[in-house]
Amino acid sequence: MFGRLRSGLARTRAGIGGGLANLLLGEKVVDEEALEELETALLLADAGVETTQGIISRLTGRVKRRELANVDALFQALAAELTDILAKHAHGFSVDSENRPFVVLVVGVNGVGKTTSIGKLAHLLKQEGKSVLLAAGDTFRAAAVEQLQIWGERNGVPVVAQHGSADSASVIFDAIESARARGIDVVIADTAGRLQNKANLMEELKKVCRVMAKLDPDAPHEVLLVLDAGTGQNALVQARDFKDIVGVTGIVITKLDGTAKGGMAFAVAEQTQLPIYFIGVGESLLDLRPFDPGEFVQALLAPGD
Ligand SMILES: Nc1nc2c(ncn2[C@@H]2O[C@H](COP(=O)(O)OP(=O)(O)OP(=O)(O)O)[C@@H](O)[C@H]2O)c(=O)[nH]1
Ligand SMILES: [Mg+2]
Repeated sequence: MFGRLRSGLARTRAGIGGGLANLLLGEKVVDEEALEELETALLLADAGVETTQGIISRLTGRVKRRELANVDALFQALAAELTDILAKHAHGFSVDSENRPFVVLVVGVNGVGKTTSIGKLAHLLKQEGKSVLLAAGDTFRAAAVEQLQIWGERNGVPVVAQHGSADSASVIFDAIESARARGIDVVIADTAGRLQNKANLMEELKKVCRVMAKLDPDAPHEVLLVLDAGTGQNALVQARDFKDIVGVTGIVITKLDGTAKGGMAFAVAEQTQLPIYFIGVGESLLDLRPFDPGEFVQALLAPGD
């Protein structure tokens, strides 16, 4: 599984890890130039200006205090810095069995990978022995319902949907009621990524939350915001928008396999102060992984392929 993560992160690794290793190769002393190269590599991987500057200034301080005598020590210190940033707000996604059904609302702009991540998450939860029901809350596109139904079939889990011009909140309400009646552990609700405009989308999501609170005042128990790694720094803007409106509780970063901008994970972790629960490193059922900061940094900085 680590191999799958490593290969998924190959592009970003080439950007940060490989790039750095090559840049720093041959340099025996850690000087200003080495730190500048490091800074450039982080910015190119989309770690963001603020996060990058924080890292560089802390490392510069340590170099000045002569704590980092050689490139090897600098690399170790970088790994520790990166892991700390990811670990600060990290905790694992877990289903609280006190809440049944445990309701997970999945939000994000269009095309980021919400529906696909739901399919993969259903697989992970089933492997944990949980019963799962999917709610086809994206009623904006007809094809969205079918797409979720396919994931339902793949996983052997029920999908609650209404065809036609159903209202998202009422579909999700039905799904929770149905899960309750069947004694199902987890409901994962899909939502639209695009409506007529952003204000409509945010209104709809607020309504979804309001309506499900009628069945369970604590629902949704988790609100997962899905971010596409390829969008780099724009993900931060999306995070701010959704956080304000629907109280996001955790992040899923998708498509890390298709981009060299995986450094955005550091900016997202630091700026949103939310846990990253899962990362997507491919399109198959097995390509959603629980996020582990140490493992992620190791996969990024491990020497070349
Ligand atoms: N390579 C790769 N592709 C992914 C990943 N996650 C999702 N995709 C692909 O991204 C595309 C969009 O995924 P969807 O799950 O439909 O995205 P969505 O957010 O539900 O989109 P809307 O319903 O239109 O808002 C699909 O082609 C997925 O296969 C990933 O981790 N890696
Ligand atoms: Mg979708």
